[in-house]
Amino acid sequence: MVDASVRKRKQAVATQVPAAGSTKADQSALNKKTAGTVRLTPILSLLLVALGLLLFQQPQLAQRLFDVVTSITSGDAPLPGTGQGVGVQIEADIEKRDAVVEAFKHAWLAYERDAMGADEYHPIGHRGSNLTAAGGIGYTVIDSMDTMLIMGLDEEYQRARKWVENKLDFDQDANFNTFETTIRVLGGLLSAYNLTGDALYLEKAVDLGDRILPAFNTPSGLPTSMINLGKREGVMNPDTPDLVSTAEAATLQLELRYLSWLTDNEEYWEKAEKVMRVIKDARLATGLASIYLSKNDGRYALSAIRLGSRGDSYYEYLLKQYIQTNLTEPVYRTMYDDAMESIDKHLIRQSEQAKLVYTAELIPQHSHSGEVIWRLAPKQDHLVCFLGGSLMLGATLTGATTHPVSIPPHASQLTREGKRDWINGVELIRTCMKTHDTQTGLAPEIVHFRIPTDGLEGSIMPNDWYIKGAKPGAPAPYDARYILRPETVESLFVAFRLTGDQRYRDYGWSIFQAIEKYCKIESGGYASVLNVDKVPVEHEDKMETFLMSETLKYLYLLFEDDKTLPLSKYVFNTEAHPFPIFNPTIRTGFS
Ligand code: DMJ
Repeated sequence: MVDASVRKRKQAVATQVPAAGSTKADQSALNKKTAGTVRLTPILSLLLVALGLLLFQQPQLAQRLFDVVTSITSGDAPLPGTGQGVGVQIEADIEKRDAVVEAFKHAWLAYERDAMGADEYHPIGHRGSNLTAAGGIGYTVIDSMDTMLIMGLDEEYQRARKWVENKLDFDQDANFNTFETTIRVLGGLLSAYNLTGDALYLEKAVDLGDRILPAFNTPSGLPTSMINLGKREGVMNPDTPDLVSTAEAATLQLELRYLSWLTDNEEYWEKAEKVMRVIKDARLATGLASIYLSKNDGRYALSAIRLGSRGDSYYEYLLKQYIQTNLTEPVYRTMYDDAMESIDKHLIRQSEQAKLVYTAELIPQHSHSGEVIWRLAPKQDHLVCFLGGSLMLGATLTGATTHPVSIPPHASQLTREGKRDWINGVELIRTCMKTHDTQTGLAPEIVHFRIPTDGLEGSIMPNDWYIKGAKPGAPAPYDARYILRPETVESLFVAFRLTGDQRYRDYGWSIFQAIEKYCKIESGGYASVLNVDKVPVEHEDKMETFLMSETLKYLYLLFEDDKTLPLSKYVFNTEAHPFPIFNPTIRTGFS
């Protein structure tokens, strides 16, 4: 099992993060308390009685109101979502943690038996497949290795290492997705190197990194969507030959920067940084990011704005780049603060009845006069569920008046923005858990929230949310699937580490049990479920690699003690590969 002081090649920062720049104005605003005597006029009394009745009938609303009011008015009050814990030290829940290890073994051993070395696994057909006809590049093996190391599965790890040593070959004349190859394969190699110090992984990471670099040889410096690893040539997706997905372009930076730091090769750093500079220069008036950029001029293309697919990890990496560089690069904090302010203003909305907080999407449309207008769509991808934990983590780093904040943090330790993000984060996790209120207890790929103009009768759609495309009596829509995604358990892990609130472990355990009950294939492996709202379930014959790299790793860490991979020393890439936080020797060249 990896302990907190895993060996490091270069000494990473392992100390508390320094105080970030909060202002006196932040402090005094935070400490303001409501004062004065309330005079009860008859009208006010009536209002209070009515409010009392409402809260009596809806205790959940009362709790939420209490949480919000106390967190805003009292410097000492607990923040919402912090439960009873004060100064919590997180101990392992050994039984549940070990149950997650058994699940990992059930997945890995089946893959190893049926498909060792193949990029992808199909547990029902007992077979593997590769992403291209040229041959595999270790997608599943490399994505899973650090989870084995963290879980202490030494025998499994040694066999995987042998495969990397003897079989892995990136010299494949075929096109691979630049982003996926970076986050899964380069990310997996780098974290395996960090956890073991084994030079084999750094050598392979350098080989892969060098093959990826030509993707950045575009007029703007934004990377091509694909890369031919054998020819070392960037290739565009023929469906969108001029467009690059924003999340894909802006989710390579942790990996390339860490590789640069390990090798002292500045080229990786510069290519990654150039992308961020281009994106900063392209800023839209709203401060939000459209999901496509032009690879030629680096400007945003007219396209949707969302926290879901093609948008998600752009926002995730703004915060994580600031964390990775030990809070020493203010430009990433500025970009993150700007984005979070904009998300709160333009995208955070509440459902009609239960007031579930969600993130909406902005869809561009042309008016009759040809003008662009933005339609707000109440649609949220499961992918967005990373945001709850991310907002809470960001609140304790960019929205804090003291470092480190306590566990759980107190309202008095957060700025106005910090409290805003904390509350949004807690509420988003609550909403993501609500989307597990299905027949299986699993959440679908995409949900819609009810809005007054949706024209749906309450009797047809009685709940605040529904699966995108679902119609009573009709076949299940495509987005009713659960494909073993990690985002909600990722947020639960972060929220638990920041609060010690048992509710997050309880939520995680219920998700784990649902996966065990409905996704587990008896003969080995786990498969996606086609409709989360129907039992018995039908499976899709695919076990996504992120089950072993992310979902089971975050579940394991949720039940592990807090000495393993502490958030003060590690930052997780978007595929859950932990990298050390370090003090950079290269400074970012733009502000
Ligand atoms: C993972 O590959 C990464 O987390 C990525 O950023 C988006 N989604 C999948 C898992 O859902």
